[in-house]
Amino acid sequence: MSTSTPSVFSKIIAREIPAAIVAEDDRVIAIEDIEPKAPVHVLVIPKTEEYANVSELAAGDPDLLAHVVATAQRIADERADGQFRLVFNTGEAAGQTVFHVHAHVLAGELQEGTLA
Ligand code: DGP
Repeated sequence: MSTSTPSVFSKIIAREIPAAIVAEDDRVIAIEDIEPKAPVHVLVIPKTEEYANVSELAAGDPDLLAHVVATAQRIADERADGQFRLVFNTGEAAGQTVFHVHAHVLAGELQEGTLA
């Protein structure tokens, strides 16, 4: 479960703080990462903040996880010939800083020493 409510991503979804929106539907929003680590670095974020990480999402709503992946593929189709890395940092020690599940869609050369 999410620990901080609302998360920074919920504030973006609610238009309380600005973001560069790449795609949106009733279940997800995709935005440009504020600290891009690659030429394409988009976050695909479920609108619900019920799930803190991808393991919780997979267990709780696998259809929504599949929709996150399909959205990532569509963005990569538009921007990177359909080829991309998909990263879900899971846990503080793994680099997760926002505990509202989100996928990093990365394409092109990554900044040295980073995964996302
Ligand atoms: P993670 O470390 O996996 O929890 O990734 C969180 C990402 O979210 C990180 O790459 C930076 C990004 N981020 C944090 N705050 C904001 C924000 O206010 N706007 C945008 N566009 N991205 C943000």
